[in-house]
Amino acid sequence: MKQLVRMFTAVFLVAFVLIYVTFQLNSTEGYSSGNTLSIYNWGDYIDPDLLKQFEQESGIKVIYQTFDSNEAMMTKIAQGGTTFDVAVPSEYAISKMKEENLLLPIDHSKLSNLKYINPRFLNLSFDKENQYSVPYFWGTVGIVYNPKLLGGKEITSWNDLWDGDLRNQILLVDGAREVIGMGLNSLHYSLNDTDEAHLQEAKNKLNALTPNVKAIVGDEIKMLLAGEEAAVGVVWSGDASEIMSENDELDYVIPEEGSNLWFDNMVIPKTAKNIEGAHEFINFMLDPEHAAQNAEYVGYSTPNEKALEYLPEEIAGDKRFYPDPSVTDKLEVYDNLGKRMLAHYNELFLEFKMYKN
Ligand code: SPD
Repeated sequence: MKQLVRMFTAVFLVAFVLIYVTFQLNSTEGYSSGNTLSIYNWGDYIDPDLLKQFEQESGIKVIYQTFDSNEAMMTKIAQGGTTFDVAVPSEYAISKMKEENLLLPIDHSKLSNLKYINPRFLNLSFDKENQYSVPYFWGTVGIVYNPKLLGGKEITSWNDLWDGDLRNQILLVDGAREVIGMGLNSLHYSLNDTDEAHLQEAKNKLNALTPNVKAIVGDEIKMLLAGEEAAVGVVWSGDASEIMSENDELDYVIPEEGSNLWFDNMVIPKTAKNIEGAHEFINFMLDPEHAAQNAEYVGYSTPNEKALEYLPEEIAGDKRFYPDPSVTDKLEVYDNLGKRMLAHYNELFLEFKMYKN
């Protein structure tokens, strides 16, 4: 009997030690393993100091992961097996995620800082009443170019990119909508065109651009252009602003044929486990000082009107990155073209990439 008691005590002690060690390993710097917030954002799209500050103020540990396209983000959330509490899709992706029931409604009563967002960025067609999404950053797609490397040549249009003098000088953002859109816009078609003949025409036109295309790249496009590895880049405006803060030889233009106006918003995916924490984080990012700090760090344009007061005039007053409605009204926002057509845009982009290599 004594032996049985001794054995039971030993088993109990071993189990206790194992549970204690597991608990200690799972809890980092005093955070309980249950009190975490999982954030899924674009790469290079937040000031890491803000994440640290949020952790300290809230006592919530942040688990942070990044993606590089709306398509990759949507696939990951749709396939399940993840527990993202906050994600940052663009407008057409928000519309698609709503359609596919992948989002949870946002409780505005928990967002005291929502009032700081410029009404110009609220109630947009992809999410009327902002039931599922809250503005994070906005911008355009355009051309960043280095006149010094182009012998003083100015670039004003998409069609300028087909100039034979630009051989191997162009870097393209790795985005299906952006690149196919550039082909469509260069032919004066809509960025949301679904006419097969127009799409094929755009692809053929893009194929003819390949001698000028040095590479199709992700976030490293900023380093390459700032380092003058290429003279021209097709980029999101925030990346252009970041590049130009590193190298003041460069300039940014929204092409005269037209371009894309985009909005990245914070959402709470269906996968969320910490809905309270998600609201707390979203409200934290809506705080004007935090929004300004974030905009200054990443280089993208904030929709937070009050935050503009905390930004230096050379940022907030730069009309290339904070264009007036008279300019943005002429641009196109991507529509949710539906599952099949979005997949078709991706296929066309892949074919273009294969043709290029
Ligand atoms: N490195 C951050 C990139 C964020 C770009 N979002 C733009 C989306 C346009 N559809």
